[in-house]
Amino acid sequence: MVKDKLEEIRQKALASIEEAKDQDSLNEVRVKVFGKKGEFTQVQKGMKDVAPEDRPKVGAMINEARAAIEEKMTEAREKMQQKALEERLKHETIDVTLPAKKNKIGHRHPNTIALDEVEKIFIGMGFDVVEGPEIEKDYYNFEALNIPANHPAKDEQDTFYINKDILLRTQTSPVQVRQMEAKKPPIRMIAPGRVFRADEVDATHSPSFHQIEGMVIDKGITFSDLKGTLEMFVHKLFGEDTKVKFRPHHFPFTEPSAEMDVSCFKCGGKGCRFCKGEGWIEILGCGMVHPKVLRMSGIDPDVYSGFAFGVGLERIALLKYEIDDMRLLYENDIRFLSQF
Ligand code: 2U9
Repeated sequence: MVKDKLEEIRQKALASIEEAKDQDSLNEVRVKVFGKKGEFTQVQKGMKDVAPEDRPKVGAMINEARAAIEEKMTEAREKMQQKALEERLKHETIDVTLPAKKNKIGHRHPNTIALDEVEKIFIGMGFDVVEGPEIEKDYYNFEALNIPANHPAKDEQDTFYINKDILLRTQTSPVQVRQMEAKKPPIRMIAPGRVFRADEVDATHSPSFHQIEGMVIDKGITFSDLKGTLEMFVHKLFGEDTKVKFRPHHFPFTEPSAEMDVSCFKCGGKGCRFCKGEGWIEILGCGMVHPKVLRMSGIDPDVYSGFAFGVGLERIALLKYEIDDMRLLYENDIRFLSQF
């Protein structure tokens, strides 16, 4: 009796599974057969009325029928899933010829590009690149550079004081002083880095900007070495046709001192809007290191001599990339920065 009932349930269930069109109908079959009030469940419940000696046999029959139905159901579900996937893939074709989405990658700042270029030129001439602290002792920033207390140059280079002896450096010259103290000549170095001054922000000033200073100290260094080195530098930076011109100047740390102009690389020196009709562009300050400066740092000026120079990094970047306002360099606007 149970056997017939089971066979009937099995046949009906298998037929319904066969007919099921989707996973919902398959679920309906499951509920109808194995649910709380399902046909199969009813038979299982009837086990209690089966004579104890027949229970193992009937139990085995029930298990066998359940396994057969479940296997068919799993098979049907897998087939449906496979079909659904194939259907989806048919519509979800990928066009491999479409252009890829561009990843925006970072960009070197114009200051960094200009600094890399300047460093490369000086490294090529045998210079070391040396860095030092941005927070300095008054001694290294002023005193050791022949700018004693109450010197007017201290007013021009007003800065931010942490206390009366410690300040934010106004120039990278302290790096060279420290190098002179630490090392015997020959010294051939550039000192790039951030410097600070109590300046108002405008198109050409900022309370924080960058300098590249350089220094050569050895026996027999003359103004000719200074001229040759700086001429070579601007030839590499602005082009081989660039001419240089030195105008006398004054710095407390160099004697004699000069400012160097380069012929306008836009008009070749004829005069244009870029050089304000001058034909020349002021580019850097320089001079022979003052004997007092050498002596203070333990170098005998009767044995050694040297030259030094200083240039604003922003000034080079503004000139090279024809930017007319320094503030653009600090705004970090990616639309501006990505042009260089
Ligand atoms: C030592 C001795 C001498 C560094 C020098 C200049 C001339 C100079 C300015 C350029 C533009 C500063 O950024 S700026 O405003 N610098 O004109 N700097 S000679 O001379 C030194 C440095 C260190 C021990």
